[in-house]
Amino acid sequence: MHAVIRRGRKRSARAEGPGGARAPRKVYARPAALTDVQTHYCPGCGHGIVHKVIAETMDALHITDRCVGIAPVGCAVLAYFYFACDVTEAAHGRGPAVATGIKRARPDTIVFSYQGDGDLAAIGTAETIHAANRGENITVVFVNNSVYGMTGGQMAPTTLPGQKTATCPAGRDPDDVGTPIRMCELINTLDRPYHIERVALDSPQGVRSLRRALRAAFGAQVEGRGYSFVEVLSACPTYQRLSPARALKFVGEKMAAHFPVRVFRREGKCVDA
Ligand SMILES: Cc1ncc(C[n+]2csc(CCOP(=O)(O)OP(=O)(O)O)c2C)c(N)n1
Ligand code: SF4
Ligand SMILES: [Mg+2]
Repeated sequence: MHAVIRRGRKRSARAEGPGGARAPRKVYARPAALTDVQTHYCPGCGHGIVHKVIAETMDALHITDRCVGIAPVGCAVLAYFYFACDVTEAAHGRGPAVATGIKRARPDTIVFSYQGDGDLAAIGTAETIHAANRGENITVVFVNNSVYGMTGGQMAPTTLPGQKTATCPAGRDPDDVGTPIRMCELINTLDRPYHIERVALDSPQGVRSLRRALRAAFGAQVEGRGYSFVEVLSACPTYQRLSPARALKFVGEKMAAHFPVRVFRREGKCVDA
């Protein structure tokens, strides 16, 4: 699958085919590491974009044949249909433990755990922290959309103060349930992680930042450097209760105000804010 654009008025000799017909210029190609299966995500959902950029990263690093993904319990539960690499499923929150087992048994594989905020920052907090603390040579992709998407938009550990969800219809009250957990900052207190970064998927620049972050994270694993963690602030228009366009704004303005977008750890060293 690819998109084409027609160039401007000026025709170059090279752009012309037989009989003077202009040849289309390819501007987008579907990554080879994505299957042709249509995803089930809602319009404007961030998961599909994250999948695409992961697939581009696999293509760029030529690792698809040895990649193993761990699909989450959450809206991305069917990720195994969408990636053209091996993908297995982990019980809710247990992705880093499963990734650890696969990587230790088969060090030649490139293993990534793909997890939502309910998955990674609630039920899976222990697995998350301990895999990072051990410095496992795995990559964790954390899609923070501020809610439990799959189960109907309940409050997550990352729901913003005042944000309305199915289980806090009047808005999250920090005095009652605490403030949203900043996972990058928490993991950055540990000695072993090699790369930690947060990006916001709110714009084309955000997509480019995600591409750079994933290149660094997967690249670190290819080189055997150790644990990498990429948090992606992401739109869930359905349960952020916004139009797709407003959900992007919510990600770039409201979420990024609470979850600073930056590199926390590069090549094993803490990066100043
Ligand atoms: C052990 C266990 N507890 C609870 C659930 C129910 N459950 C399924 S998905 C989910 C939350 C998913 O939210 P998140 O991880 O943020 O992913 P999203 O759908 O937002 O991408 C929960 C609580 C489950 N499947 N298994
Ligand atoms: S509910 Fe939210 S996270 Fe789930 S597919 Fe829809 S937009 Fe995406
Ligand atoms: Mg979520």
